[in-house]
Amino acid sequence: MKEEKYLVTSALPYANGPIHLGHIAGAYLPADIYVRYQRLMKRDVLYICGTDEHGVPITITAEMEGITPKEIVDKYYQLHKESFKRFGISFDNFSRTSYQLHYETSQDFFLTLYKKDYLTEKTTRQFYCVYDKRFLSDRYVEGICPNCKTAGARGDQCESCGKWLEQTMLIEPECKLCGNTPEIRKTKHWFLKLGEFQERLENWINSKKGWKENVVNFCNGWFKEGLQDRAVTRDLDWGVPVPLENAKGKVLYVWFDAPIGYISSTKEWAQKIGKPDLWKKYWMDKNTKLIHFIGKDNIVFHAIFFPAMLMAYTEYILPENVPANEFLNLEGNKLSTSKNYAVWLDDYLEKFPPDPLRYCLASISPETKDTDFSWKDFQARNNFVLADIVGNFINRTLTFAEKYFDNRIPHPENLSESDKAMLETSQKSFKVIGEFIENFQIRNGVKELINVARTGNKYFNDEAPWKNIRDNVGRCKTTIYVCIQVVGSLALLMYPFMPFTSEKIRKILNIDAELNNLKWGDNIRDKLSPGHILGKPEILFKKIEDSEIEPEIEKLRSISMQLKSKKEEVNYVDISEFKKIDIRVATVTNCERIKGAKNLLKFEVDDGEGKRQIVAGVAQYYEPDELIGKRIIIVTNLKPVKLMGETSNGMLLAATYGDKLTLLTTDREIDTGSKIS
Ligand code: B3M
Ligand code: ZN
Repeated sequence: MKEEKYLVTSALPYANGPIHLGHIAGAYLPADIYVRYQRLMKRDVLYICGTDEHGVPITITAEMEGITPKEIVDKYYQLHKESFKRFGISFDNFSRTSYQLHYETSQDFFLTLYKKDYLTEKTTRQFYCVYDKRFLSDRYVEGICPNCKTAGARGDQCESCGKWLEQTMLIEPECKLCGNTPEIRKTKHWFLKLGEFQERLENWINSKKGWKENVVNFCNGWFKEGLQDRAVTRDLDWGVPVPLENAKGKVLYVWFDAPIGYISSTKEWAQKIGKPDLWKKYWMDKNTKLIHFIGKDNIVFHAIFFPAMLMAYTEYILPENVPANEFLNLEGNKLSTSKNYAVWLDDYLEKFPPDPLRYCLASISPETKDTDFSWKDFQARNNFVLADIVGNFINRTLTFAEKYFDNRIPHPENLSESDKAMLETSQKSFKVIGEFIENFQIRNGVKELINVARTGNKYFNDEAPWKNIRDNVGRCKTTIYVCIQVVGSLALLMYPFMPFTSEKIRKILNIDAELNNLKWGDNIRDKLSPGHILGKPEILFKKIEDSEIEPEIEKLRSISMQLKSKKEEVNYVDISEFKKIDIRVATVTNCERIKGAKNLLKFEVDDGEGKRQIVAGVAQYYEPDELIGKRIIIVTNLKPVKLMGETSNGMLLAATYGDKLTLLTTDREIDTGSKIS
């Protein structure tokens, strides 16, 4: 049987802001624990990632910071690479989707699908901002989600209900750059015929073993709705240019090129090691298990969209698993990068070592539901588990050997039942923890690791070597011999979760710190034989004082208070401002639908000084005829805008609540043109 290979990826982080704990808990720490374990199993494993450098998230940030997208991605590529390295996220390659190699790979992908007729060209209606003179892709337009009625829905996907949106479905659309209502214009894009892959995708996903229920259910929800063709190009000037003659000003949709970033990063890795074709040994070999570690908001792209692209291309393998994690909350609230309500990884690393956070996040990993990180919990886990259980057991074992046995491993006498039980517990845990990791259950895995240390502490206390050193030296030697074996096993067991501490212990034990000759499940007694000289013991986990975490708690508390007060804050308008708005009573003299616009009506109104045309999105609430002759309330001095080719010179006022809407009118007769103040 050809050797199994593992190709592991973590979601490519957008290069438009720092990494925070939610990213780490979702897509990076679980993957790193998995690959470190696989490496210690001496399996062939490749861990691939890189920065996602295109798309509207990048260009909007650049515009908001007044710099170019290139400056944004250059800054955050370096920051991400550095932060991940300091936290021990052990990629084999961390690339960038702005590299030429990625452009070539993505354009090849597009052209291959185009030639295979999996892409269809369509002219679609898209929001266009007459003020910013540009089409509004994805996050450049926001509005009310037509599906769940949540405000702030983006043009491509609603973050609250996860639904993919056609941006023209948004209610009360608003240009993110200038706040005006955009108009709808025609534009040409290429669409992936996603529907053609539905049956194959459904059979593939529902045949997979070991996929998380939340992932399979999410996909089946999409299949139930029926997969629609999906635009794979955008009107943007930052991104991978569409490699077709008639595609000037068009780039690949970021979610088309970003997953291809896994492939181009693997290509770059192969080039760097001087074997440029080696990438095919992973991406085009059925013996490779491709595993995508992501957050739940990326499921559709990794379990449906990208696999459809891979199916269309045919030579590539499909994912073996997509173990999407849920979200991490912070001190009981949703994490929010835009509102700076986050714990940033590089800030954390300025104050604390990586392993306590690795341990904490593994212990609360959002594997099946959203979980919550709190600084108090982090402090408690570090102090009462890592320091008081793990560190305490290891330290008193090694300091005992240093003090009484000349810092050497003592020669044991015959092993008692309790000695054998202790050795068996630590040896058995390799299989137990290994299975948890292979099933993406790192919470259970790290819990089992702590149990081994807890059992070690109990064994030490029960055997009381501090007494036996006087009364029964032979017994004492055996106890310390056994404890040192357990410490050696802990160093290996700990490696996936807390690699930095694992290395420290291996150095103190004077065994293969580089892990070249150590394997997961090794019977460590072969390396830690009697007489073996040990290194200098050291405190492995420093206690964290209240004074160290109070400022962190206070920081988040004040941000959260600001956010709450902002919500309650009434944004007062000065009366002089209000008086600038000219609001009048008007009478509807004509009203009709607009061809091709399902929710717009064109009004002709008399405003007391003459006739004007107003376009309004009320076609789903009123029949045109029932409005003729009605008294309505209009704002007369708004800048005219064009909607569906019709000029709207003013705005009529309506009250809305959820999916209800009523036009405003007067409760008694009054002259047309009467001023409202
Ligand atoms: N850049 C991250 C996100 O949606 C996105 C992942 C791409 S993985 C190919 O937050
Ligand atoms: Zn605009």
